[in-house]
Amino acid sequence: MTDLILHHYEASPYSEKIRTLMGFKGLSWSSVIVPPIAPKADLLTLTGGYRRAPVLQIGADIYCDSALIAAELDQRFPARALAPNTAGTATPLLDNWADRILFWQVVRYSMGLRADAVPPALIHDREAFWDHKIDLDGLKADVGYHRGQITTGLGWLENLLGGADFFAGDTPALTDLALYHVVWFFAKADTTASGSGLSLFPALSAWMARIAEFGHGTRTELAPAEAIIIAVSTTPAPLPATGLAHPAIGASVQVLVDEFGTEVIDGTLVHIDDTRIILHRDTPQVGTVAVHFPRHGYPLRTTSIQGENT
Ligand SMILES: N[C@@H](CCC(=O)N[C@@H](CS)C(=O)NCC(=O)O)C(=O)O
Repeated sequence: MTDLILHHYEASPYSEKIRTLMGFKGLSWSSVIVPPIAPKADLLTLTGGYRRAPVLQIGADIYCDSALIAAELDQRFPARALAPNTAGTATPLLDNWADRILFWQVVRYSMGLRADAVPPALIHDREAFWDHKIDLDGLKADVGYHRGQITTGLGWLENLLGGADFFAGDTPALTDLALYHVVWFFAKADTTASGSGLSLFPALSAWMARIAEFGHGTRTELAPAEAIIIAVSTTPAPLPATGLAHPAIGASVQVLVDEFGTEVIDGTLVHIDDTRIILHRDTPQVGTVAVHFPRHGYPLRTTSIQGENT
């Protein structure tokens, strides 16, 4: 039995994506609650600087980013697999739209709606993390605009889904979860006396209900300190058998996050392939951990080795 530890927080939409995947696969997992704002000392001890939710820990292996976590869970638990990205599959384009466009429309909308109630500590934290000022008055004034952007997108999804159960057919794909958590975020924010704006979209509403039925699997709470003890007392799993012969293997490198934010994660590059980067990090607090990142969206800074980043 693999011990799955999910570092997450309740309101985090990306965490909801993985909690729902746990439910789809019928998995048992330990839940470590991460604070939604910095400092996040326990999480950073494990990741070396990556601060987002969710993060999956399996022993001394730390998986950053929900797309990579989903791929890892699918590989380890293939009995109920997500629909694969076979030839002719366009759904990864939708994942990208959900992450890079729709998610941010909902963030802006939700912040604008709650402009008078957003805790100042959250604003200060996100301003520092996103490295720009948040114009709450502007977001408040643009609430109608952002809601219209979102409902236009939901209309596209409604048409695309048509009468199908899921976006790739009979079986859910990663896309279904990537869209689900953003629509979940919207539906939670967009509540009026007459219900959520989601009710304008019957196919999408039925699809949301179908996915919500997966539940979250079997969750047991775990203290952050316990998760660190587990990392200390285990060693990273063997590396994948096939990797690229990259000139920076064995050297000190940095992984960045190109989406937004200011994280820089230092470590020794031990594996790289078309989909994943693995760093080993040694620290007095946790010993050796392997920190895994997707290739897509995570620049690898190796300038001192080969003169350019990859
Ligand atoms: N690309 C990442 C995005 C994760 C992300 O941005 N998570 C949000 C919460 S839903 C976050 O961590 N925000 C900053 C914070 O909570 O400190 C993924 O797919 O996991």
